[in-house]
Order: sequence, then C-alpha cells, then structure tokens
Amino acid sequence: MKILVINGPNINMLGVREPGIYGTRTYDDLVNLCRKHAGEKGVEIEFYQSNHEGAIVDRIQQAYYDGTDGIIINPAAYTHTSVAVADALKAVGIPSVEVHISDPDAREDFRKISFVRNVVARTVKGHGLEGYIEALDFFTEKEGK
Ligand code: CA2
Repeated sequence: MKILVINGPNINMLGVREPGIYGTRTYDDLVNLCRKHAGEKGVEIEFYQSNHEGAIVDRIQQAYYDGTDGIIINPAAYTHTSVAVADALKAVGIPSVEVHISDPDAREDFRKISFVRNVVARTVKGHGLEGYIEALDFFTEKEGK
C-alpha cells in the first residue's frame, strides 16, 4: 500500500514557533515518526509539503497517476479557504484522511469551516502529530478488513 502525506502552508515551521499550539517537534520529527510507523506496518509512504495552493492541487492530481492508495492531508490554512484543494481530492477519488495537529473547531471562528471535510473519509483533529499515525492506521486497518 502506498500512502502520500501532504502538508500545507507553514507546516514546515513546526517546532520553530507557536509551541503552545503545535508543540515543539519539527517537520522532520513528523516525517520520521510517520516513516517509523509506516515501516512497522509495511506501508510505503511519501511526503509532500508546499506553501502554494496550486502546487498542492498538482501533487494531488499526480497521485492519481502514480498509484497512490491513500492520501493523508493537512491542508493547514487552505482547509478553511480552498475549494481547489477540495475539488482536487474529489476529482482523484483516492481515499483521504484530513489531519489537524490542533483542534480548529476549538479556535477562532474562521477555522471552523473545512472545505475538505465533506470529501474525506475521516477527520482527525487535536491529537498532535499522533493524529497522522491515527490516519495511517485508518488505512492499514481498512486494508485488513
Ligand atoms: O492544526 C492544524 O494542523 C492546522 O491545520 C494548522 C494550520 C492552521 O491554519 C489550521 O487552522 C489548523 C496552520 C499551520 C501553521 O503551522 C505553524 C507551525 C509552527 C509555527 C507557526 C505555524
């Protein structure tokens, strides 16, 4: 099984600022955490991070052609603004899980809208970096059934 993990704008700044909201671990820590878990589960995993909406749309479309079985996506700020990212996920039809490190529903009102929520199989929020592991388990457990 091949899983693609997509992270949106500023997630590359993890651990650098706002530790009270996003913790002290870095983007590299996130990648290593997921790689370790994926290795234990025998899953092939790839990572993509971009600060650009169109680049994220391009990567989602590419997943349609490169044999990706599942997408884990934290669209970050684009969660609350991007019809394009939601449309791309819908267009490729690859089972997807939305992950948020914090719980956007418990923060400012403008974070309560998610354009991707209706096109993903599951949303994991407020569980820190471990939310990505939960998302991975969603795919591996689904496979076993
Ligand atoms: O909780 C999440 O994972 C978010 O998707 C993170 C986004 C935010 O816009 C969403 O509402 C919720 C922001 C990511 C910014 O990441 C930073 C990391 C370190 C320092 C500053 C920002």
